Amino acid sequence: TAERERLAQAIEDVRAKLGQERPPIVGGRAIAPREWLESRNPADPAQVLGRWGVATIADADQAVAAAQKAWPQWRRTPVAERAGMLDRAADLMEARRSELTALIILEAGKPWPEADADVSEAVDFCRFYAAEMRRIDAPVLTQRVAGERNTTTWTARGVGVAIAPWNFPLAILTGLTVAPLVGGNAVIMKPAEQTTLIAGVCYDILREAGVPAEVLHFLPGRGEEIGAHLVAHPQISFVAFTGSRAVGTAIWEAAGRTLPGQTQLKKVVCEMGGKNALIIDDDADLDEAIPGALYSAFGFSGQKCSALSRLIVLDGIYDTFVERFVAACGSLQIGDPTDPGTLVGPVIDEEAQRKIRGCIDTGRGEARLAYQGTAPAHGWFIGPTVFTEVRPDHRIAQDEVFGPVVAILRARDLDEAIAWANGTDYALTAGLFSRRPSALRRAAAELEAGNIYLNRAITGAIVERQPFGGYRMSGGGTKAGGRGYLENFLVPRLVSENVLRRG
Ligand code: TXE
Repeated sequence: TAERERLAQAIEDVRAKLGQERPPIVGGRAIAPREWLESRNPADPAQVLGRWGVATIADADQAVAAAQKAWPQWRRTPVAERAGMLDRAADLMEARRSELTALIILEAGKPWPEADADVSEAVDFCRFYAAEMRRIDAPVLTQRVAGERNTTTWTARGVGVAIAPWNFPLAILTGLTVAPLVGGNAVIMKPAEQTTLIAGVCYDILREAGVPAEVLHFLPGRGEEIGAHLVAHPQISFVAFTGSRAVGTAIWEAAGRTLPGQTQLKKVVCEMGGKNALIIDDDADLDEAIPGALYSAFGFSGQKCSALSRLIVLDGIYDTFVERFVAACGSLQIGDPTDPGTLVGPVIDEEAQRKIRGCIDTGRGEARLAYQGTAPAHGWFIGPTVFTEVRPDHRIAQDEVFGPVVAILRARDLDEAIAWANGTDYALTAGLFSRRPSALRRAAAELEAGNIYLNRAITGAIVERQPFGGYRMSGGGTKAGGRGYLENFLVPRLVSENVLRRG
């Protein structure tokens, strides 16, 4: 109850500050933009939360030039200092947890528990990458041969851009920014258009934690304008991207071209969508599987790259499962995300609502609409939707919907279920509910996914404990929040010294 009251107060405080402005910031100085866009509350689009200034290509060029000048000095700053800044940022985020959570609820429409988890993940990213940087800073003895000493040290790549999605408006932006930053790189933050206000607070916190103005620039703007411009910029040496497959693949290609004036190959880290499957074995414990599946499919209205969107149910239990799952859908709390009991809030914006409705229409033409929840008419809501008798080649079983829509397929046996689960271009998350150890072993060995969940809800990252990332068209196979992630933004240098010389 105390926490509820704190949150209610924080929401009031954020509402009291409505109408604030977030301009682009280059080198610590706010830029007067030529154009302002509004940030709106998805649960109540009439409510304008604030305005943000659209950065231009000239602003982006200025940021790259400033960052290029500053990063060699930043690289020389001792790791202890850089990592200390991340720890301070984590402390500041903790101290402002209620405010950050309230802003995520209002700007992204994310229900409370998940908005709070977004803050926790951001805090964890800061602490983990700080610790990782300290760990890899000690030169590693690669090999010792008589008379020879070989050590590896890591150094920064240069200036890069962090391009983030709106669905983890604090956590992912923080992770994409602080990982390269702590390694001694300069970073240009390009937040998602829909969640610029929360991104602005993230920038403020990093600056307050001590990150110098010249190595961190805040450029809210249109992805296809400054996002694309920064990716193609010859003086950008890495791109840290999380978002859709269409944009990720375009970035991959654009960053692969070398331009006049370019002095190094760009490193690209791309994390993209999923079409995640959960298999229900015919001996599964449905008391566990149903709540797990409901949460995985409909939490935050399915707007998570990790969200469950295909339920592959074995024939022997299919009818029972569908009956119980559909009945359970009736108990989902849909509506205002400021209400702590809400699981299904709004979707992010009108365009998303239109796109998801289009997917539902396609599904209606292919399969059986078994459930459609009623959603508030005001605001960008979509009622939870369930299709049954879906075939693996249906569009509804192949395309990422990114909404509260789940497709249920009937599989003959585990072989077929695993083949269907793997029958997509994506490879992000997957799972199995079963009582059979042999089935669990097979799932662990054969499911094509970066993160696999056995007898538990499909969910996203837990920094350090369950590092997260997919492969195939879901991403490059790197694990955010895991060992080795920082190496994406660093260059290893091997020093080999003859230690027998005298004089
Ligand atoms: O993505 P978009 P969204 C995925 C999730 C879903 C998507 C949702 O599965 O597919 O992210 O995020 C900028 N050049 N994941 O809708 O539209 C744009 O301005 C350069 C995967 O935000 O791709 C925004 O800042 N940049 C995941 C960013 O790209 C461009 C975890 C993302 O926008 C651009 C979370 C361009 N041409 C979400 N066009 C995982 N796998 O970990 C747009 N942008």
